[in-house]
Amino acid sequence: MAPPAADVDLAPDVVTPIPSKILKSVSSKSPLKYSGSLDQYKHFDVTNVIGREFVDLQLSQILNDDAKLRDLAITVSERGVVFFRSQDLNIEDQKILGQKLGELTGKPETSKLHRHALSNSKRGIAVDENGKLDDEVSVISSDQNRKFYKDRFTAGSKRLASEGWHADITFEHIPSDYAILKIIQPPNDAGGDTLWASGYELYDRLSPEFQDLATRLTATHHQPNFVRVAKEFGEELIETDRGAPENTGIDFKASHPVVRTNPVTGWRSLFAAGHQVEKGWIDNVTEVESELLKGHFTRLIYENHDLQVRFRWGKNDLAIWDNRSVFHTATNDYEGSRQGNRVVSLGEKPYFDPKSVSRREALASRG
Ligand SMILES: O=C(O)CCC(=O)C(=O)O
Ligand SMILES: [Fe+2]
Repeated sequence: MAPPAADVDLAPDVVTPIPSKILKSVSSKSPLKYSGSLDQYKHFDVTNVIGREFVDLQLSQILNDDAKLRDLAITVSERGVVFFRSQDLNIEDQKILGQKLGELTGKPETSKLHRHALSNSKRGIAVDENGKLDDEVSVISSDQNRKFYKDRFTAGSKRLASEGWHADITFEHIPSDYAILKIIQPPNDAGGDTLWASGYELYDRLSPEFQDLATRLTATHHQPNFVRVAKEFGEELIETDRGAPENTGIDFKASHPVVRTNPVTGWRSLFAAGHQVEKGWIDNVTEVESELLKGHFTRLIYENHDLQVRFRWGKNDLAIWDNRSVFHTATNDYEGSRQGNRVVSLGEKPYFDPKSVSRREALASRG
């Protein structure tokens, strides 16, 4: 919950240029081209901006086909989130898929599957019917969330549901490229939907002047909840090598460009929005300016339902999303128990490539 004043030198009153270390890491990679190998499977776009559903494809059937997996990764990066119904993919194969999507689209060799500091094997929740515990799987458990985060995860809460919007683990120095969530137990009452929002479209909704400003800024993402939960409940955190050597330590703070280029599509995405910048700040601006920009960026998510997609889960339905370019939020409107397995893979260090284009520009030039 650190406000900017607590952690940031507020001396400069003007926006400073993007630090050279960010520009230095830019390689101006060419976007990857979809080869068409998934066209044979029945699918539809859920909205124009975001989301695609494959109607009857079993991911287990294409797990050994690298050309199809590469096309799948490109599809996820373009559409933001892709849905699959009633999957038979087991947890080991879900992990293989998570790692392959990034490897086949050029992620660094040191980026593996994320080991979540808190949602890991130490919580003792099995990831399969044989009682397997696994640090590379975050069990998404309504029972655990209700214990650790109380009224944020309780039906009938009076809190704003919009508080939940986030991209996964952006407090890590090497954050995620892809995440795969399979809901193995939907609640027995209605509810528990998940929503995703397009970061590409958020960027496209800024005026050219605001786009220009945003591309010159960085923001510090911060997640203070894990340390609080660990203290309050006597839980142990994973403190080192959470899937990449850079993801070490328990300050859970990382500075990233406010506008990030997705290396797979080459498109610009607004990255500094949602829960983890709510507790963080825009770097090198005044506290008032930071609050103003964060508030504006996050409001663009929840006041624009036409850049969102909402998914109602059935048992064993699965979603894959690109954490570089979408935000998402759970809906905590159910009384029953809900559980899923999430694999989060790590991608590249976030960068902004000045040569990259916006999604709207890219699609317009495709004709
Ligand atoms: O429970 C959900 O619907 C989503 C939880 C979540 O944020 C995640 O799996 O990353
Ligand atoms: Fe998440």
